[in-house]
Amino acid sequence: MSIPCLPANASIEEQTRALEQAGCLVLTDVLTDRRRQAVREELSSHMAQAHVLEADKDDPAMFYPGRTRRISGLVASSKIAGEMVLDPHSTALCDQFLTPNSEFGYQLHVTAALEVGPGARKQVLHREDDSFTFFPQPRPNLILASMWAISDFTADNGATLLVPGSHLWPEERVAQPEEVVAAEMPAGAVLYWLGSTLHGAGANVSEQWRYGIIFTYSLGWLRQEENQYLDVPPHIAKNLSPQLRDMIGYKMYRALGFSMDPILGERPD
Ligand SMILES: O=C(O)CCC(=O)C(=O)O
Repeated sequence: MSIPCLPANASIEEQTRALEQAGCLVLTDVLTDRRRQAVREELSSHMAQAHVLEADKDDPAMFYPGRTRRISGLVASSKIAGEMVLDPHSTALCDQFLTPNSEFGYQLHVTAALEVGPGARKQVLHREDDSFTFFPQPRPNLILASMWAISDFTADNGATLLVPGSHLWPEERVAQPEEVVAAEMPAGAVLYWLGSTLHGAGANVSEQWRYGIIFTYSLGWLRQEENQYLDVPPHIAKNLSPQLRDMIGYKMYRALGFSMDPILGERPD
């Protein structure tokens, strides 16, 4: 099975069908070159401080391969990243896949900028919803993930590897090499995948660094993978738009998440 690829203006019905069937989908031409450069610039000083483990210190048992650079907390570091979180292509797909399981809305789950450098090995295949073992695989839709191509993604430079169709597999089924597909896409495209789809960063056998930005979204009643309240503390959150503040979790889900802090909105029921 291949990874479906559609233009950004494809109908939401077509996008939904493709993502339902394959568990993954590439949308092209979502981010303009100008905004792509701008977000890269906004994150550059943070990225420059990220530790890169040299290949000879890499341990294949580690989840994050050596020769990669990774930062989180993007909403606190970049205005454009915050705008990308609320991109209508992503929220339309969240409405399709998450809202049915989360009547008071979904939330931002993880933000990360990820560079895969020359010599990086491939990452172990995993599922975004692996923390939620309470639900047996195949799990209901708990998470929608997106990877924004800031550079081109190629099979050689470490494009994300996906196993199309694996969102419907039982836990014990192991992906065979011929079932693993590199999500090759031009800069400005976005790869979406469901929480139960097997994936991982590819190996980089090229001379260039591969640069992607991940935003994942989860049902509003789940614990977020990235602690947004530490990564985007109240003194920063209070200056964000109400939509973005709500999305990172500064809002209640029924009785969940109350606080005496006035930054929190009204409870929804
Ligand atoms: O960098 C990638 O292509 C995927 C990264 C990923 O899945 C992760 O770090 O959990």
